[in-house]
Amino acid sequence: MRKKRIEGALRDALERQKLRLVFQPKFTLAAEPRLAGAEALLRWRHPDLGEISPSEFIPIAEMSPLIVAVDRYVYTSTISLIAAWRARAFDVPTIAINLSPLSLREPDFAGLFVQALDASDIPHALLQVEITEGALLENETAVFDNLDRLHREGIDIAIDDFGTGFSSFAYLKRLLASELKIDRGFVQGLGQTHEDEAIVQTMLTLGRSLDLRTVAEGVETRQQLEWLRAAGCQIGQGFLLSLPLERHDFEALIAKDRWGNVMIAPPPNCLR
Ligand code: G
Ligand code: MN
Repeated sequence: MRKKRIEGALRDALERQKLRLVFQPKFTLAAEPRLAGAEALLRWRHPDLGEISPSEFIPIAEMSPLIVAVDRYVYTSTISLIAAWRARAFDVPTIAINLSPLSLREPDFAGLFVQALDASDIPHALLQVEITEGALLENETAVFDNLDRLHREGIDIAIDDFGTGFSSFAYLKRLLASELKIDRGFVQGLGQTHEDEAIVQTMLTLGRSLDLRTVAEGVETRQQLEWLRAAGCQIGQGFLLSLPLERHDFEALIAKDRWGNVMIAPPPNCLR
């Protein structure tokens, strides 16, 4: 039973802090591209099973309260890294973490999250949470309370994989989000498929009308990039712009030189 084995191994890996984070940058798509933030993504290399994809272990973790421990691991690790980067005077952009809907159902999730940030003296604006539309399906008060609190505390909320869930416009408002991440499934066909183009065009219009930042996920080709630029999408993320970076490589991107100048690596060639 691979599932049972992975569940046990994951519990063990969490306890022994054997999971690592990589960081995938987001870039503005404007004429003068800038680093617009990064998303923390979990990676796990098991000594016997090898690299196990989050698309395999997250759904397993979500079948039990284990996912709450996984989310806590991600935000506490992210917070200690941000604290270390600030101590080294790096130019730290907003870092996004992915939250499972189950964490948002924990009655004091937001309180603990904010406590962890404050204990490390980190400005709330440096953290963003990505949630999927599915987070609201249960319509639980704990979910709304947590989102309200995060929002009031100045923690940015992004809607992840937008367009793949059961979006209703009422939910969109209730999420208190300031960013829409357009699912890569729609980005894939840009410049090729009329349906994808029509859908993304509509999402960009929605984003503009509701004053939400629009981020295209999974930008893999020059053709998709040019289409998004022309359509006025603000931010992009994807293999064309940058793969998820190991911690050391991400640090090189946000480091300053010894005179205090930001060394922000030039944006990828494809952005110029
Ligand atoms: O659901 P979410 O968008 O949080 O998923 C992030 C995952 O998508 C990560 O595991 C990351 O490695 C992967 N990813 C990031 N950029 C791309 C891309 O351009 N193409 C594809 N296929 N996957 C990507
Ligand atoms: Mn995400």
